[in-house]
Amino acid sequence: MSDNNDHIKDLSRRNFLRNSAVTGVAGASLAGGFGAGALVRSRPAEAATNNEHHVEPGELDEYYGFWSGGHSGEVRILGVPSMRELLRIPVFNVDSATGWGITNESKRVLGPNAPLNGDTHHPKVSYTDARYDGRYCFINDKLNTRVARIRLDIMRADKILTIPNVQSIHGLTLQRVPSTERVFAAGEMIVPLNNNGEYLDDPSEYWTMMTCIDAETMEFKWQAIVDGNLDNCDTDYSGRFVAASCYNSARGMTLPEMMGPERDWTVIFDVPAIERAVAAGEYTTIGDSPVPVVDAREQAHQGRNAFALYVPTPRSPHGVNTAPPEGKYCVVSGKLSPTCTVIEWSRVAEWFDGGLSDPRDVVVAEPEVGLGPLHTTYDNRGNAYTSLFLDSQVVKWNIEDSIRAYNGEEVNYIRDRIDVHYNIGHIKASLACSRDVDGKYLTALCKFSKDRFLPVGPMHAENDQLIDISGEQMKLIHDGPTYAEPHDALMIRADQLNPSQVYTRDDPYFAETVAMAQADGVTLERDNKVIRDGNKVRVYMTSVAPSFGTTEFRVKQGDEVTIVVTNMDTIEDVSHGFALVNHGINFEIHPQQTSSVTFVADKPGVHWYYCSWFCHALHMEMSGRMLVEPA
Ligand code: K7E
Ligand code: CUA
Repeated sequence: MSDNNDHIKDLSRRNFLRNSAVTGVAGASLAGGFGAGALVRSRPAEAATNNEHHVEPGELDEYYGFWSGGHSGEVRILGVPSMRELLRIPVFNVDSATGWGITNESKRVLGPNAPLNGDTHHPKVSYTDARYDGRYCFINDKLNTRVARIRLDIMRADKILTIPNVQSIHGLTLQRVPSTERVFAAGEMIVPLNNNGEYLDDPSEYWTMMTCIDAETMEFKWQAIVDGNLDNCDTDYSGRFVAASCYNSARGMTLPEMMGPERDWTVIFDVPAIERAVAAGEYTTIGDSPVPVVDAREQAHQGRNAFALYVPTPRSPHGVNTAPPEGKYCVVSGKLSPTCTVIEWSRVAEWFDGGLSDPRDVVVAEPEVGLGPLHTTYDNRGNAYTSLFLDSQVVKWNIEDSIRAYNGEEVNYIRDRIDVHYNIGHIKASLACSRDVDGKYLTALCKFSKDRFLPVGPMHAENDQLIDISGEQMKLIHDGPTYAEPHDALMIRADQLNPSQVYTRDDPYFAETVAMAQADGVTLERDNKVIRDGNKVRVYMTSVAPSFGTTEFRVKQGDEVTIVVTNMDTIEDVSHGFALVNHGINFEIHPQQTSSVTFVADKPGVHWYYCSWFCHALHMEMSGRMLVEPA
């Protein structure tokens, strides 16, 4: 990684690197620090600007992109192909701009004593018949073992669950057919099943589980214990199966132990079989958790395991991606093996229905694609695109040809390669997780940007590149710096989402606050009132640009104060913010929204509050005073 330091000091070297990247010399050599060079020399990456993809000022994008924000804890919305960042949706983080984690409404979603951070990896938008229906986006928190649901009308999370009995949720995927009724969350780290401190020292008793959540009620349906650590996962297009890559089949505690066996697994769950057992009461529970747990470990079953199929897969497989538009195949990307494993879903059904004798019989191809294959995505012409971390490339290969090659035919399934900059992780083509796959754009989420942007200190931006995949050859069309650290992304057509412009007054997001006002005899849309209830004080006010309905209120030191603001503006984009100086309080109040915050007024004196969202020529004057009498 000495390249990084050198190029900051030496601009001419940086220019050299940039030029060499354009002419194609740099791709493999820069990535060389991470592993061996490319198996096949790629043709040079084209860094040409491309007018046909340029979104002019004032023009709208063709796609909404949903981006994980990684350890920023958030989800982001980008316009594609411009790659303009349109919104950050705070989820597991505390957000200064919107007051997420500070308002009562967001705290109700986060739950009591919620951690202040998170690590999001896999955003997934809900489906109806394997097409995006624009209702919800689900996202995992690898850091604090949570799953959140984001409402895509208001772009705020409305449910956050902490998953019991497991540690670290990594893979996350959704049922596609008939619609998203279930969310699947893959537990990664193995821990004692009742992790209460009683059993610390016996790793042979550490396990993890797949968790199934009801997407509508956000209640747990079941958990299934597995062998090994679960990684990524995806569902089929029939609504029956979910497959997860599974590394550390040796269940080791250290890297050498984890690297033991040549093969790990792809674990495929038969969801109806598990749910029949749960319905019949054939499950256990663990500790205080009421969630039904079934045992899907191989060793727990005589003969065939009715719940899970363990498909031997070259060591440490990573991405799991079902191929659209019909969902015939599932590709598991090899990571430590230079191969992808192609599984045919109909054969998985055959296995569970009693046919096929060897679990490997569900595998129909295992093409060699290059070094460090992590994730695979698709176009609408039968081609797969796999990210190669070590080669810093995207490789395009044809699925049917890879099957022919697996069956012994002399056929070259590799169609194209392109250098990316650098060390790509996730990859996603437009609509590639749905029936509407259109083969137009592909995002390459690169983990290193090195010399691609102006240096800004030791922390570099990630580089989310955009590639045009509509032709025979891939074409690099955009470098997109992003903040730490997108793992996965997806694109849906602009017409597949219909976000609200203005809240409706009966929005469930602030329904509890409305109920509190009703109990106080307050009409939020009209009243500006202070209600005292012992040492609890509730201050209700409206906001209409450029003033708050209450410009002065009086409390006593030590009072627990709840401030409720209702934005009576009805015009889209006229948002207000309520900021209380020296109290760490600031929050959003968008048109027709009610927001509230509760705190202890512990500082006697005069404290100004002001509107933090520029809303009017007299925005600076939109303010008021909290007067705190000494105790
Ligand atoms: Cu980064 Cu999907 Cu968490 Cu692969 S995972 S790169
Ligand atoms: Cu209201 Cu600024």
